Amino acid sequence: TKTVREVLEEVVPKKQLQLKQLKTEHGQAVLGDVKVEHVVGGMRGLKAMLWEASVLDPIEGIRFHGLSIADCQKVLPAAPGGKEIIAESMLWLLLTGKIPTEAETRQLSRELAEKGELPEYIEKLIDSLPSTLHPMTQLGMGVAALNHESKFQQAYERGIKKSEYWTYALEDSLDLLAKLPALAARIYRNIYNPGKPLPKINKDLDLVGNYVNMLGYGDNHDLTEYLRLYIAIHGDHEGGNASAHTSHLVGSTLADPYLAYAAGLYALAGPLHGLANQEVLRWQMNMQKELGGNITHESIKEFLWKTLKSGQVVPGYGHGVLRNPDPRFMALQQFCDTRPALLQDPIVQLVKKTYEVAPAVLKEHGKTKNPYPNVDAASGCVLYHYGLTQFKASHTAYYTVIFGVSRALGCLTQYVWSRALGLPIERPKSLSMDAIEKLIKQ
Ligand code: FAM
Repeated sequence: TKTVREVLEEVVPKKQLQLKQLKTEHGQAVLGDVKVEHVVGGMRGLKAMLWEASVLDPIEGIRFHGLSIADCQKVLPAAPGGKEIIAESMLWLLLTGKIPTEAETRQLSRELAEKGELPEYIEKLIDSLPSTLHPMTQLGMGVAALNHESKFQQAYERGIKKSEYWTYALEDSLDLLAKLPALAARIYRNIYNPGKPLPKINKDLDLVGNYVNMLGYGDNHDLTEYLRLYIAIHGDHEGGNASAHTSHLVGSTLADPYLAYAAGLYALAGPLHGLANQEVLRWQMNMQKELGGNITHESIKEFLWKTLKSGQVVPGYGHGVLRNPDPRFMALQQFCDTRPALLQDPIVQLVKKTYEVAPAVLKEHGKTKNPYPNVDAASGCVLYHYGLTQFKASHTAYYTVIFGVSRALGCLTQYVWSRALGLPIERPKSLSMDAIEKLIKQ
């Protein structure tokens, strides 16, 4: 049984060589044109960053080191007594490109559990915040303040060699991932169940098992399994999305992993990114209220047109890259299909029925480049079913925090790789409109 460090020691030199060859042999190869529409259009489709752990195909969806979600479900170890992918086996895959054994997965779970308790000053910091402060603001503050512990930063100040950066980056990343559940659960406890005792971390449980336990739902096996799957498959979605890109940019300044990920979290907090799953739930509930007992495909279609005609987007549909139903949406739907209680839940049923109607309506509407559901179309309704109902008022909206626990897997993996590969500080060239016009005339 190897540790994740030992596996990385083997993989890092190979990837360093691969990058060296790419630079020396193909440094001038062209990957695409830069058009004005890229510069003024949010850089959509512009191939401009290196990201190792996953690549998003518009049709097939996400692949983690070449493995689809269905592949991962077959090969990645689950928790004892569980069936779903867990954060640790996904993290191992993202970091190393290898599939961990059961024993390696358990060992990583134990290491994270042993490092999982929060330092006292973080507990005090979080407890001192008003319960009306947005949970994502609190999460970002806690993550940033944890940089008090940063081994990377301490080593940098001591003056280590560049080739050693990644080893300290890895230690910080594992420390931060280990502490995220206790931090996220403390925020939840303080806002929704003030005064309720928080359980200690169980050294025999996986990361998400402990998270669900600290949230207060440890006796709900189905919710635990759902969150294992949820957190594993939200972990990485290549590098260009706002949270991943932000943490990559901040990390490129050699700010430590805590600061880099805190920055990424604040990008995740925006309504066009990590907040969309709450929007979906709100919209589906409005639909349910308005259509009452008579929910048919025809009445859903009318509701969809009403949303579109009022100038709003259909939440949970469309994507910047995807052009097919999101395989993460499909995986969450499959989870529902195997559980009768979920199949009978009115909101879960409504999400399914909406999916049967919405793509045709969006195609007819003709605006969105992708008329299919993204992951957010399905994720919130299942949380709601299991009792995690805190999504309504903005300051009590918790769902994005769960996303924030998950996305650390991908962002921190890339942080380690960016340092291992010695990637430089990011510094793209910007242009004013006058400068663009001048360039076009030349
Ligand atoms: N309903 C109605 N119109 C839509 C639409 C939708 N679901 N998705 C896109 N459009 C419109 C879009 O507003 C744009 O209209 P204008 O030309 O008037 O500006 C047009 O279709 C072309 O947009 P696009 O190129 O297809 O999409 P973008 O790449 O610009 O934007 C999304 C992608 C995800 C921001 C967009 O599809 C959207 O707003 N969807 C609803 C919100 C949502 O579900 N976000 C979650 C994204 C998720 F994957 C995540 O980050 N967690």
